[in-house]
Amino acid sequence: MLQIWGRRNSNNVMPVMWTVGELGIEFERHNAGGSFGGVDTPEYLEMNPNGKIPVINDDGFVLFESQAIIRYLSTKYAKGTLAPEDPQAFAIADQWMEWYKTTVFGPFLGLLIAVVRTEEGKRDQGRIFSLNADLGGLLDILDEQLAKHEYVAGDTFTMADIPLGGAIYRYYEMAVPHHKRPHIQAWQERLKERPAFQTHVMFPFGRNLAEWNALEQQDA
Ligand SMILES: N[C@@H](CCC(=O)N[C@@H](CS)C(=O)NCC(=O)O)C(=O)O
Repeated sequence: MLQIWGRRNSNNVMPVMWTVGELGIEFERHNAGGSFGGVDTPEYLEMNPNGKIPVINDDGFVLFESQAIIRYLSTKYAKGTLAPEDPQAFAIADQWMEWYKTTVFGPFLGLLIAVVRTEEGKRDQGRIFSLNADLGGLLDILDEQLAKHEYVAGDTFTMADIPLGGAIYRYYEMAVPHHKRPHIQAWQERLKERPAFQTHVMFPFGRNLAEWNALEQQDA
């Protein structure tokens, strides 16, 4: 059975879990990282020398890097749906996944750390404003794409929707003045109808550091 290591509140574990939920395959998830630790043992470092989450073991095949895991699982278990069969359609889905990881993830994670994972008295409002403005510009690009298509890589739901969809859900749950975009909002509403999104993305992750830490451990 597929084994997954990582605390579920991690921004990199969440899209892997959502993928697994979409696939409907059996899995076991082992809490690791953050307050659970366990990522610096020789056994763990053998699986991922970076000591990071997530890692999977699929019947003896070990893989780290969340995006690689999502592409692998989609190609193995959902070719023609999550992983488009046509090479160019696959490349477009991959392109948006890369755009997310190389361009959106930085300001998104920066904002989450600055808002949710920083004690209220210590928050840097200038930094929050600037990261939020950076995200606003990126949301314009995504909104333009979603004006043309119902989903990120075209007219059907693919792996391209997963990392972006989860991060943008979290963005709209954070206590910041949100940049709303009509096509992004409509896409998010479509995602919220998916049972795997409801289970693996739509859970509370906390509005401040104390809540973040408490909710992380509640999942133990
Ligand atoms: N590029 C890697 C990044 C992995 C990563 O940085 N994971 C973070 C959690 S989101 C981590 O392991 N942090 C240390 C910890 O949680 O103990 C991926 O996408 O899988």
